[in-house]
Amino acid sequence: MAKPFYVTTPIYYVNDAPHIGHAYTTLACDVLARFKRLDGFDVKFLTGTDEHGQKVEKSAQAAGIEPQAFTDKVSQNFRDLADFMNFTHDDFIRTTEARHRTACQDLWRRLVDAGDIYLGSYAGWYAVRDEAFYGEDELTTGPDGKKTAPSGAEVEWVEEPSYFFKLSAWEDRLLAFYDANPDFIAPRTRRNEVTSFVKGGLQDLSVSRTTFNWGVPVPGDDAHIMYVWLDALTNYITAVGYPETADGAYARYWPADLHMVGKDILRFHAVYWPAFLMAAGLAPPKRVFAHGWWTNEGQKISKSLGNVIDPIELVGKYGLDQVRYFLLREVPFGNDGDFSHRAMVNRMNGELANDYGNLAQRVLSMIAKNCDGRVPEAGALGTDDEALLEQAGGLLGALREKMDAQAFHEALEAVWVVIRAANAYVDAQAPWKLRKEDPARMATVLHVLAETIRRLAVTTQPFMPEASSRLLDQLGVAAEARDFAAARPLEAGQALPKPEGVFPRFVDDEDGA
Ligand code: ME8
Repeated sequence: MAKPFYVTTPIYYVNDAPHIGHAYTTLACDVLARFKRLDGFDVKFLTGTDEHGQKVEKSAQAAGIEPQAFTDKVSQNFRDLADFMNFTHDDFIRTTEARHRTACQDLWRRLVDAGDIYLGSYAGWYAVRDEAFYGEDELTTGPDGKKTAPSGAEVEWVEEPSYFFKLSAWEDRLLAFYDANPDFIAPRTRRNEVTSFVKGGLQDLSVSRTTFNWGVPVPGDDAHIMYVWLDALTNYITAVGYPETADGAYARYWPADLHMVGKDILRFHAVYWPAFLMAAGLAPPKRVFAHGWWTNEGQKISKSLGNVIDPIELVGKYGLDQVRYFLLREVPFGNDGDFSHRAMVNRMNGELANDYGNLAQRVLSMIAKNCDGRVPEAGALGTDDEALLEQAGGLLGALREKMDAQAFHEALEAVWVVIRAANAYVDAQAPWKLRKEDPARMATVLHVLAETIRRLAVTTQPFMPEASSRLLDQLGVAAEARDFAAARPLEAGQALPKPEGVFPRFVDDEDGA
């Protein structure tokens, strides 16, 4: 039976339209999910929407719609974006679904039974934008006297009866858990941040609210609804059938292999979530990866600055596979990155159109013209031929390692090392010169190149599914020979369709790029 692999995105607040940040997180998971499927894993890839809480309730009020109708509408925009981006999630969860309410209430009961929840009252600061509680010492006071959280979100004073989770009791057990699982938090710098936060001392966490009611009712006390983060985090187990834990999906997929999140929400995933789970007697996830944030032409992205990047517009301008490639190639995954038109066009024209596209186009048109449109026959191979094939053959092994580390930029760099080597081989072998002098040698060179491109296209499928599939079509590779285990070398004599370019250049009127 195939090995399970469970990967999740954060569930997105339905207070707003989806933007590039949402597309980015889900893209990273999609590429990983596709890679693992091609590599024979039984993948479960989850995304969805976070629909409760004060922030969503306020947005619904502002729109003059009931919260349920509002979330139905906005959640659909996230689904549409996922389809538009060619994402291959297996489930799309909404926290307003009945299955989720059942899971949340069950988890709550387990926490109560474990003695980790008590009734008290909360008096302190709350940021609706972050749906987070803050201590006085974390806040900054502006010239107007307004207090803000480290995220820049405005805070308000809240006083209400509240249930608390005994987070303070989990400090040592969390630190022991991080120690025993050195790969639990990635990248490493983030791991250090989290451990120092926990070492700094944890306070009990308010886990219910009473001043509004858009949420999951606390079992046995209808005056309270669950804190939206406890509700939201639970989605990861709802989707694998929790509270049923004995067999089925939970037993198969939990603990999740990876929660992918932005750096802004690491604390919730790496501190609160494992503490809730351990308290409930459930296993914590295996890994949480916190990626960086995008800026737009050097500026922080914000609605008030009016520079929010709409992924649909971006794709309309540059193309889907181009955007998918750029986002994962431009910055080391985990670091912050800047989106700029110039950088996008450079990658698109330099790496996709020139390096990869030209390689395929040159080789496939030479085959169409000089080899009767069929995969040419290879004669005896020389050292250069073998060296290139070996390099292309080693790619998959290298990629497995990079993907398991979520080093997408390094995975793509490894692919480009082979693309550059193949281009250098074309120039050195000059097959066009061999056409008259030595047609058999020309056939060998073109065979080696076509085989190299096949291997490249198989490995670029997770990143650029559309373009890679068109390349594989042009190489006559059958649909069932595209996953890693079934991939097999090209067969001489196989008829090929007419070649066509798959990576167009971006022609820029503004600056003549
Ligand atoms: O936090 N660059 O939802 P959310 C990169 N509902 N990624 C960005 C980004 C940017 N400029 N802006 C946002 C929530 N993101 C909660 C999650 S999970 C149980 C609950 C991404 O709609 C990044 O992944 O605010 C961040 O973590 C996510 O959007 C936050 O989405």
